[in-house]
Amino acid sequence: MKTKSLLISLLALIQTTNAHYTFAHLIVNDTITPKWKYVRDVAGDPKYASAGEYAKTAPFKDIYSANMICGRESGSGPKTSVATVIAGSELGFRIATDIGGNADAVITHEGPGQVYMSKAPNDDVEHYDGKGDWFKIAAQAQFNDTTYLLYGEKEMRFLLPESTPPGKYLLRIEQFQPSDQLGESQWYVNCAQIDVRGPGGANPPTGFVRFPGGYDMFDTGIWITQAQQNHQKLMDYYPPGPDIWYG
Ligand SMILES: *[C@@H]1O[C@H](CO)[C@@H](O)[C@H](O)[C@H]1NC(C)=O
Ligand SMILES: *[C@@H]1O[C@H](CO)[C@@H](O)[C@H](O)[C@H]1NC(C)=O
Ligand SMILES: [Cu+2]
Repeated sequence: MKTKSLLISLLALIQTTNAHYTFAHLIVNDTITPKWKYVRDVAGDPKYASAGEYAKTAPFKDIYSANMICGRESGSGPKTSVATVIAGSELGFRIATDIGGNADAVITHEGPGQVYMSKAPNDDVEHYDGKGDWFKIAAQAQFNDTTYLLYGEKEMRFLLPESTPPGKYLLRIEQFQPSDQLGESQWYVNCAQIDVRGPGGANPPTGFVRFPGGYDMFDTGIWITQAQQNHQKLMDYYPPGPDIWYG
């Protein structure tokens, strides 16, 4: 959204109450865990300070900012619990529908969702700044030439590879709306803290990136064609980042 003044921004924000969101709920053992229990809480966008809790849902556009790591997060790790998860099980992230008071909120920003993991040094995930290596475990992009898979959904579910080495990790979701205007993609990023239990595997994770910096604003998965912006030829779309590691 392009805005000319703070007033217009605020009006736009209020008019689009179901348009923006945070992935505040981790899904484990088929249970939607409480908001911000295992997902690191974020700060509101200062531009929308008067919007209270809803300011947390505002996206960011600068893929070279530190927000790329875990959203507008700064130091909430120690206040966040660590979820014990079993390698090989299904996990998920779900948007908080009570922020802004809209229980019907769904993913309305048309684009892919991807999930990455990064192992915390010394297993100290509460204090891990996320500046290490990340590998991708899931991506959900287009459904067909005109629609993205996550559009209209409230959550993204995915498999935690069975051979993930045990230990504590940040689990990061990014869902974003690519744009045909350079630098205008909109990003929703959040991180959960997890403790992976399981046997681990012979094949260690591969295909690492770092955030920010791992993505390039000219990537054709971020800066899309005009046709794709108009919801055509989405089957040619390929999201940014390394290949998925399936374990
Ligand atoms: C999920 O289930 C496993 C196995 O029963 C358990 O150890 C773990 O604590 C559960 N995780 C959460 C977050 O409830
Ligand atoms: C893509 O799928 C959506 C949802 O099922 C449908 O409405 C749309 O017509 C489909 N588009 C094409 C090109 O098949
Ligand atoms: Cu928006």
